[in-house]
Amino acid sequence: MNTKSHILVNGHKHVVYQSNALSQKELIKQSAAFYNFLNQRRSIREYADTAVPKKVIEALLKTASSAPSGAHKQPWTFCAVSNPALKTKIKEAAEAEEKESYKSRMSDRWKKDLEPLGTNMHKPFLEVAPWLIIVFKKVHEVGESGEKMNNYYVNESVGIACGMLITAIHNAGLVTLTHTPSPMNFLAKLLNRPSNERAFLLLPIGYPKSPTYVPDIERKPLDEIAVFYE
Ligand code: IYR
Repeated sequence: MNTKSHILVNGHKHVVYQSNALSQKELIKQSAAFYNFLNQRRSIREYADTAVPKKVIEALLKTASSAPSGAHKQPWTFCAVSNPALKTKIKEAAEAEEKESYKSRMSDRWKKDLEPLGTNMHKPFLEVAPWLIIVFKKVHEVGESGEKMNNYYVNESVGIACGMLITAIHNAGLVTLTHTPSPMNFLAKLLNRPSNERAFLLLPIGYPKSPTYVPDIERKPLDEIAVFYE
């Protein structure tokens, strides 16, 4: 039996929002604690080959798909790859593109900017991490008889979903990296995606190799990233 009470607004069913409101004291404590927790997140390039249960990946992807999206179209597909042969194919194709990028497609300035991060054309994490999530954006939907149906604010929507996925991965005690081999169209081919889907981001998921060292970089202070108008 559905016990949820609802009302009709312009003929459309609405349910009561289950508010999460806290007292001011709790609000200050909780927002600061969450900042401290999320500020520990780092992009990780070295992974342990330790397995991560599929159930965990399913929960992470459901979290990502709870993101807001233009007209609630949820214009995304998350491809979760643990198949070793497919991971190897993705690694080989990504490294082939990266080789070209580092050799001739990226400017000297760009490579100089990346130097402190220690990136290069080799992407062993694409085989070592137990899961690769390849996020596709749906530039439009396809109707029952093959007709195109609009999606809205696709890049914004998929970007927000990816941010929530990264947050959920950190919350699970796992690590990831926003990897964007460029160009990324080999991913649609390897994963047999339909023509309305474009690769958006690749996220390896797993445990970090132990120990893992990350660049000693600082985040901008609040007064450089925010302006208050009170
Ligand atoms: N896609 C390349 C290069 C790269 C570009 C940026 I901007 C980064 O922040 C990191 C890497 C690579 O993955 O190595």
